[in-house]
Amino acid sequence: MGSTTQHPSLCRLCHAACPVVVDIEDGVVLRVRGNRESPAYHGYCCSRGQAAPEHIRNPDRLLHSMKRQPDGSYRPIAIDQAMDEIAGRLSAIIDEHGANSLAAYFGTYSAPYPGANILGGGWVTMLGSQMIFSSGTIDQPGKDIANAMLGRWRAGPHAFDESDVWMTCGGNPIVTHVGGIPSPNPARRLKQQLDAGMQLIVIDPRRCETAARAHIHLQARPGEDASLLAAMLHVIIEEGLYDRAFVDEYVEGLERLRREVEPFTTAFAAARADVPEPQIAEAARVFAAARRGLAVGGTGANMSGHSTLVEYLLLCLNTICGRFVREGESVANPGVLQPRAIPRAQAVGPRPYEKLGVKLSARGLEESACGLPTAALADQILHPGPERVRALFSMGGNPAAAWPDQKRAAAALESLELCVQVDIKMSATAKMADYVIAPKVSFEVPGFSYALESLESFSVLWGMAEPFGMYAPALVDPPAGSDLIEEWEFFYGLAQRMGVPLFTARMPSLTATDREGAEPQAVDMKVKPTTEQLFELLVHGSRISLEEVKRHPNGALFPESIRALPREVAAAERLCVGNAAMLAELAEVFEEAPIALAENREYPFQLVCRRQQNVYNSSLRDIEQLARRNGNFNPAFMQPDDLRELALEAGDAVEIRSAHGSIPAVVEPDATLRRGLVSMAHAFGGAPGEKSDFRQEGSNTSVLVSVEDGYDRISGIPRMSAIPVNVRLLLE
Ligand SMILES: Nc1nc2c(c(=O)[nH]1)N[C@H]1C(S)=C(S)[C@@H](COP(=O)(O)OP(=O)(O)OC[C@H]3O[C@@H](n4cnc5c(=O)[nH]c(N)nc54)[C@H](O)[C@@H]3O)O[C@H]1N2
Ligand SMILES: Nc1nc2c(c(=O)[nH]1)N[C@H]1C(S)=C(S)[C@@H](COP(=O)(O)OP(=O)(O)OC[C@H]3O[C@@H](n4cnc5c(=O)[nH]c(N)nc54)[C@H](O)[C@@H]3O)O[C@H]1N2
Ligand code: SF4
Ligand SMILES: [Mo]
Repeated sequence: MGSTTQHPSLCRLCHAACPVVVDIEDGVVLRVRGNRESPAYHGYCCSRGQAAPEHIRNPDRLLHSMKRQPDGSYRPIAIDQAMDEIAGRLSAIIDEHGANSLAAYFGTYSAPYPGANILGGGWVTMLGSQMIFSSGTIDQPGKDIANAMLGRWRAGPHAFDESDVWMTCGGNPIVTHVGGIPSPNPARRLKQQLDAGMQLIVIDPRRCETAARAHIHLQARPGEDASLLAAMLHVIIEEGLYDRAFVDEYVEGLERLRREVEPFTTAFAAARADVPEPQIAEAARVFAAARRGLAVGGTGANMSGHSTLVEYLLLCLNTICGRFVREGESVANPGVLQPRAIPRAQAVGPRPYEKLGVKLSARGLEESACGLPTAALADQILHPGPERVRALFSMGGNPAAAWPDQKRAAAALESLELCVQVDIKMSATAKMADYVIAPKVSFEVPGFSYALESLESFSVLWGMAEPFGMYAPALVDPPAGSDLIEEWEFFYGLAQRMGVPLFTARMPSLTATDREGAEPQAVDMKVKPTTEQLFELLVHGSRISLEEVKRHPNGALFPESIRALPREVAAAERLCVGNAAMLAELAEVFEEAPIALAENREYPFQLVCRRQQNVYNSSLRDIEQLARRNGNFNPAFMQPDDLRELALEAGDAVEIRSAHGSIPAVVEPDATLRRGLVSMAHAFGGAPGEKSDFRQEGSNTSVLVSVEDGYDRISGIPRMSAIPVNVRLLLE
């Protein structure tokens, strides 16, 4: 027996990238815990991070890539052989059908391994295909589009740690680590701010962990956020509570906004959302009276219909209240492995947000400011025309479990000529793929904090609050006898075989602070770089060099006071709160029937989304240490009075049916819910068509989702929360 050694590293189990200490003995990871020596995170490490040893040593982990055999079984294939075959098959498809017959989909686990999506996306582009999709467009796609419609403040919005009010609409950041409260140790940060006097407002049909700490919790009917936010805007404008000086100088469209929110009285919104009328006015006044702070949407706000509109109204609230860094104020995070911020107290006006590229075959959907609509990718694969997608590369995502309308997703995956899934296990999608590429994970590869920092370009609010930077070398070898590859090496290998060069290009920041530019860097296609060398290319132009960051094994803060510059003399662009398409949609909201009508007897309940602490979408269910704590399936949580009325008891099996499909589930009481709801996490259950025990593996809520129901006209995200359903006892 060797002795145990301790090593600082970074957790790779979610985008929060918590600094951890890893105990290693004889090359085996024994224990993972938070690193108290690291600033910013204060020793935080969640239950999932602590289970990382089991994740790495999971008996179901793939140690070799797999190839489907003609009889449907899978056999290991050497990675070089797999790359040769895949490059050959893909070249033939592209030669015959054109480059857009190849699509790539980047899911959740492309984020912790930063080379993956940059080289993967670059490889697809260099082959001439425009078909790049991500899980972002079935998550919170309204953000990027609304930002493009409104415009951008070049010094960025207020930071959480400096705010005296915060509003969360349809998110639970202290459990999910996204949605405004900075990802490092969000519960502690929230407590700190609340202790300092910050007011918290939460809109959520469930008294979720974040709502439980709120001063004002609007426990609204799901799907009514647009009405509620419009009523708040109405109060703020009517009572003159907005920042007049800011609006006069930097904002246009207030009069149009005022006119359209006028019918949304607090009485109207109270009836629609079923919350006490005075609470709406109070929320509006508390939000507007504060000096600093933002309103932020989560998945609940983006999945219940009107995703772009809801995000736009949230931005309108922030904008008319002037919640931006002003001249002379310093930005919270000047960037570490990002280029240096060059904030300027100045608006950039709206930019084009729709019809930006490829047209897809379904529902008139096209590329927009949020990218290509993933909700329409299955249709594009099933499409009979020449623009059909025939080859799909899915990286760190699980289309068969997570795409809306599981049946359609499965039919699409089945009809592909080539399906390549990069995955650590035989996931639902892997079981439908021609090749499953097995990657190295976690402490087997170097990591750095760039991944979290770069999420700023998806939404500033997911980013780091402080200038924290850290690099961690690989600590252990992959298991003996394995044949594994890093994700970026896979795309590099294919690019080499197909004769295309690769570059590392930084995503331009569309929603946050301006930064210094950085030229795309060419990757050496003759001599393969090491991962460290690739990291160097990725962070080219960073404010702090990677070399400097490496000098601090526990990570460090790299502060620099950077103050917002005055606006340029001739600058006249304004933020737009009067977007015509959005205000027209708002008028439709006023007219439309509420999604939850008491007289809706066929589907009297609404299914709402939620996330469970010990899993990550479809991942980590097979980690015993986590399953022991709160099970490994997804209960159908319901309000105890609803259960009583239906004569159901905890543990009863039920059938949940929407107009689109039905699933079995196990009910569990949850007193934090408002009545009339079924609250369930997504991406559970077995592979499509596979017999699985829902009491063990849970059920897949995407079966209940129709891609045609209540979809957003621009992003294509369908109704994935607030879905009308009924619940009946299942006779097993
Ligand atoms: N532990 C854990 N953390 C995760 C994940 C996980 O699976 N587990 N997944 C990660 C991913 S991919 C993402 S995108 C983020 C998501 O992060 P969040 O957006 O914070 O996700 P949820 O916890 O599902 O919070 C959504 C909330 O919206 C509420 N809601 C549902 N419908 C409506 C509605 O119509 N209106 C309003 N106002 N609220 C509504 C739900 O009750 C729920 O509390 O979490 C990430 N973090
Ligand atoms: N009905 C419904 N549908 C939803 C949602 C909802 O709330 N309701 N939420 C939506 C949201 S917010 C999102 S983000 C999407 C998620 O969509 P996806 O990202 O497509 O789904 P995940 O389940 O997160 O898939 C992660 C995959 O990565 C694999 N994996 C795990 N670790 C690694 C690793 O280290 N490397 C690699 N290469 N792979 C790894 C896992 O085995 C799994 O197959 O689902 C969306 N779909
Ligand atoms: S929050 Fe995410 S990064 Fe941090 S320990 Fe948990 S799983 Fe790991
Ligand atoms: Mo997500």
